[in-house]
Amino acid sequence: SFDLTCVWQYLLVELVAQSSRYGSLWPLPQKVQLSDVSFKLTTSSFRIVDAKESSAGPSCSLLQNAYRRYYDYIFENAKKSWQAKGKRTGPSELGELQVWITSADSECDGYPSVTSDESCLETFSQLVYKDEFGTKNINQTTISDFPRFAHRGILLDSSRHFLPIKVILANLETMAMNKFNVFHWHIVDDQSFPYLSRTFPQLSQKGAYHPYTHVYTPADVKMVIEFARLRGIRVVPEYDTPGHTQSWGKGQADLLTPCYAGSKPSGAFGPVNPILNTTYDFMTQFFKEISTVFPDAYIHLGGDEVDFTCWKSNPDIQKFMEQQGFGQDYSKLESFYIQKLLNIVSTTNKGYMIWQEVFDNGLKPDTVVHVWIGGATDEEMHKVTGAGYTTILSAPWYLDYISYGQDWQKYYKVEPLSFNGTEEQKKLVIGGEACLWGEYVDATNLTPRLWPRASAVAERLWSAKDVTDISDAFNRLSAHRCRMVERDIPAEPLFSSYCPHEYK
Ligand code: CP6
Repeated sequence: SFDLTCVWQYLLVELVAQSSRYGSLWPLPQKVQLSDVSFKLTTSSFRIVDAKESSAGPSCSLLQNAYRRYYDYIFENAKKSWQAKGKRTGPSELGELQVWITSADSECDGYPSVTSDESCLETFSQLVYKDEFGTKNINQTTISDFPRFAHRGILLDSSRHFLPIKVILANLETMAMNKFNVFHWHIVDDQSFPYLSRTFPQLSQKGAYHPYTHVYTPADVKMVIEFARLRGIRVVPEYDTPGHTQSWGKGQADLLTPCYAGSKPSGAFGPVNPILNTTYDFMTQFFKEISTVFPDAYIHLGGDEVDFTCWKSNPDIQKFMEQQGFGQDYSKLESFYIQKLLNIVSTTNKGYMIWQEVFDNGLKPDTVVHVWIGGATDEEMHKVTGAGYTTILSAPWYLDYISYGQDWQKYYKVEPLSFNGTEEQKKLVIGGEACLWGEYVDATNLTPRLWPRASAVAERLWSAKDVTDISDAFNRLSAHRCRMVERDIPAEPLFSSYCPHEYK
């Protein structure tokens, strides 16, 4: 594992009237001890370096990259080289931040996984503040930190609207500021198929909003994965079937079920056709490609909201139901399809996540279940973990819903383990995801709609269970939001306020 221990010689926290005693730290670390002893940081002396004892060396480009990024954040992109050295540090000046990697096998060239440890550079940068002369300072501080939940995700939907790469990368950058570590990429859906498949290029040729401008090429996908990797973020793609697949049908003949009006095909199509061998041949080839394009150990296979109307209308499907002894229970047909799909994906050595309906209809024991339906969420969490499944929670965190007022507080007050269950069951909840479905979201409004509302979810998933003080959270989150703005992220305000650096 990637065990990053920073040797913080001297750190600080801003103590301003009416602000949190924890300054602008977000999400709040597990343990923070503050002091009044402050040190200056100057562009010409301060540097971030590998500790002598560190098992990572200068060849670790992931770390070198992060040092540069955080140097620039700390000094607001001052036109100084982040590698500038030499100038001796004066009294009460902090010369360097030493980063000490303690694990023997560093993950510099590898991909993050669900067991990866987290970086502390973001926290260090959050402790730096400007004094009245504009000089950067940091107070001596002792922090020990780790996340409460291992899986802390954001779902973006690039099917309802195409999301330019630039927007996706800005979101990944902001995720890192908030210590999110999973980008759940709901990449295709009914409305469009922007993923350019090498094996089946006609899928995006016919299924994207535009075959050249509104597609993610292999190079685009690589860029997203590498940008995320450098920030400790996993990319979990979702290819949702058998429902939500209208766009797949445009470029792949016979994949979808023909719907009938009486005795004749109506010309409309329904979910993936589960009774044809060609369907499974296609899925085998398709997921073989996906498993090599995306390095993460997991693929999200969807399985939500399957409408049985079309299946019911089709005489060939009716006959198949009879042969299989499924009676009129079309959820059995859905399970039949999903079981075959899971077997196919298993052969690629990937794990899989699915939406909760698939659990409700029965599935393989090594599946991660994603709970999204509101209303009886605690009951569902109780059932899913009771059956022994690893679980991810999204039901309380549908950020595509908007309303007047400070809805971040509603997201903040969620306790993911509030359901009835044993210790064993609660351990199965590995985290959660904030979802931003794309029906009403594109490049013009994605960032301010998501941030800082998603930051509330970030703290719930990272910080200790008893970090629940709403007014302290308001103060820290307001400052954190201003920091995002200062870092060029157009995060929306929580309430009437102003920032030291306004967005330009
Ligand atoms: N798209 C897909 C969606 C939703 C889901 N899957 C969705 C359903 C209900 C609400 C919000 C989003 N738009 N593919 C459900 C997981 Cl309220």
